[in-house]
Amino acid sequence: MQSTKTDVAIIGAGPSGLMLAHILNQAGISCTVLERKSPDYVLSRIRAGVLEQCTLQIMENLSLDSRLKAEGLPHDGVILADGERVIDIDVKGLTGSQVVVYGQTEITKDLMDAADGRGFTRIYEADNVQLFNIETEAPFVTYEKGGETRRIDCRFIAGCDGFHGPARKAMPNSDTNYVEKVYPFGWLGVLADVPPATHEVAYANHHNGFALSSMRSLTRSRYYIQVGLEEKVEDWSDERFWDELELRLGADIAAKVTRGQSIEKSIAPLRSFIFGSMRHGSLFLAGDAAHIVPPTGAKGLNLASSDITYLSEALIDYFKHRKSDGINNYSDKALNRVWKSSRFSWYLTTLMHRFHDGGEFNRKMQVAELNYIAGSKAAQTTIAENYIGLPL
Ligand code: RFL
Ligand code: PHB
Repeated sequence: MQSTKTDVAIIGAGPSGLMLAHILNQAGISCTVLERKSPDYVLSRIRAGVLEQCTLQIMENLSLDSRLKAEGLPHDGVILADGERVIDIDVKGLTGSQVVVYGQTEITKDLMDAADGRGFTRIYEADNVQLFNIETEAPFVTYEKGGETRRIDCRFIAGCDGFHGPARKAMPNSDTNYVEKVYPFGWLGVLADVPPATHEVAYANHHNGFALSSMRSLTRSRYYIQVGLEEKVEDWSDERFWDELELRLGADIAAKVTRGQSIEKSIAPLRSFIFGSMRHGSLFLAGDAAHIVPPTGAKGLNLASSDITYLSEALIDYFKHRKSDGINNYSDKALNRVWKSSRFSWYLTTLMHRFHDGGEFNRKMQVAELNYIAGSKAAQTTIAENYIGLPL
């Protein structure tokens, strides 16, 4: 069996895996990234759009932020709407900070484009990745490529392989050691090359359900509406989508919607999932491999970034300064922030979606909460400081 050696074997070449590889490589720690899919497939996934400071900071530290600085759209505010009214939250005024709208696809592309020049190994279309000896200080992974099985020996394995990857499943009690909340609905997302309706990201609560107005650029819009889990993309013609979106966004925002042909349309179910531990022996988990948040609040990618910040600092301390405190504290430190972001995502999901089993009381509570937010600087500050991302 062909065999190689590296300091850290990283499973998954999504944003978590590539950010970690770049940071370790910059610090002189060797790593190899194993990815199940092809580069084109990885780049075809349309996902996150709103970046917090911790994500921006990673790209800046890696000197990979030139396109992000040129093309990213800084946002000073966020909008909550409920059909009758539009609440503009002045995020910058309340916190002094901003978020930047720049697609996850673009972040991944920037990380991929720079990888070859920086000298770490990436292996795409690596099948059947398996983890061994994670309880020891000499773990290894095997994978299949071109009909051959290959082996990578390492000191640590980083599981950056998303929700369905093998890393979390290699942890003890992986099928019981988690907390989960599954929402009884999903988001139908549409990408279209039309100017966005709102300058800021707008979350709307309508009697028919939630709607979101977002964007990727000044000429590309990203919209979502809440749909039942039984709904199928094929049942949503562009026209039906635009009609429903405009209704839910309310007359003020709807008047600014430009319709156009969809270039992507998909349904994603909403759930919260937090695994009990982000480390076992020589295996660390980061990003969606360890936790999922519902997309309301845009925390998923940003949590991946905070995990990678903590994990890379811990690994650099271990390899460069022979200190183990960071790796020993990684799981607790990362989970502390994960739970706080999960709380905000749950809060915003609960506030802005239609719950069919919620009854009149729940609906009245949503309206009362929105009334409170509309009139309270304290409430708006709470939302703003969570929206820009809690400190690391
Ligand atoms: P990823 O991106 O899933 O990458 C994991 C990688 O691992 C690979 N993999 C394997 N590789 C080798 N062997 C195996 N057996 C493997 N199994 C899997 C996969 O192919 C993949 O390349 O996880 P990562 O890197 O942790 O990044 C997490 C983010 O992708 C995710 O949290 C966000 O996209 C969530 N999210 C959002 N986050 C935000 O911060 N802001 C947003 O505005 C936002 N909007 C969203 C979102 C996610 C959405 N969906 C569809 C889930 C909007 C949506 C609709
Ligand atoms: C997006 O632009 O895709 C987006 C924005 C805000 C969210 C989720 C997704 O909360």
